[in-house]
Amino acid sequence: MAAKKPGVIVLFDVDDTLTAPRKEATQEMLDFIQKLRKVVTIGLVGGSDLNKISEQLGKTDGKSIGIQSMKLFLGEDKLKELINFTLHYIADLDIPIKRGTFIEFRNGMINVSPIGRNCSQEERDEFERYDKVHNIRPKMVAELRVRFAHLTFSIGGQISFDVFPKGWDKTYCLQYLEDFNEIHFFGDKTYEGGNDYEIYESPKTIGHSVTSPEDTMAQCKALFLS
Ligand code: M1P
Repeated sequence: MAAKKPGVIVLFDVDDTLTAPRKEATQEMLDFIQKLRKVVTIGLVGGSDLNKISEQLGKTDGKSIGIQSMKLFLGEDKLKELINFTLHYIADLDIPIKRGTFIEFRNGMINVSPIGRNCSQEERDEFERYDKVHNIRPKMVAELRVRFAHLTFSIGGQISFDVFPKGWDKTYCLQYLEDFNEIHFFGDKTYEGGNDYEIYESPKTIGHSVTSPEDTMAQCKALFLS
């Protein structure tokens, strides 16, 4: 086993990079992460909250970086304008099924789901397929971007998109990583509009685009473990 490389950190997106969307990591992935962290420092840059990430990957033993709330950033009036517009849009949307929780408040972001977050796994998979054909989320996000130009709208997972102030994308964490002189980032949504795009393109990182957790392991093995 190679000695630990000082100054190198490897950051990972979670869904579709380390795990299947919203699923727990496989034992193979957990073993792989343990091996990798003997060689480099590891960080997770997830779009969802720490509780959900812990369910998928087990308890992390590092530092967690949170950011201020959207309510403080926008103020009640602008927040209400965003919520009203979003709920009207969803109400007028003709999609096969709708469930509950169309808007979820998180630390530093709002998550919007046209089908509703409490759909079942099967309904979630079906919505993702439907969205790929009918572009429900891209069309909605395009309209929201025009109306709320001060916000970023980012499609990261299967059924929803995240909304946050400009600059609060995944590059936000880089300001805390000044001790590292080589920062790698692995993610699957690295195309423009995906929630890995900004950090993948950042001049401060070496970006790696992956297609699945298996691809992540293969690329990392070649880079850091061979
Ligand atoms: O990590 C990617 C995304 O994962 C979830 O998306 P969805 O529920 O649509 O599959 C959400 O937690 C989302 O915030 C996050 O960006």
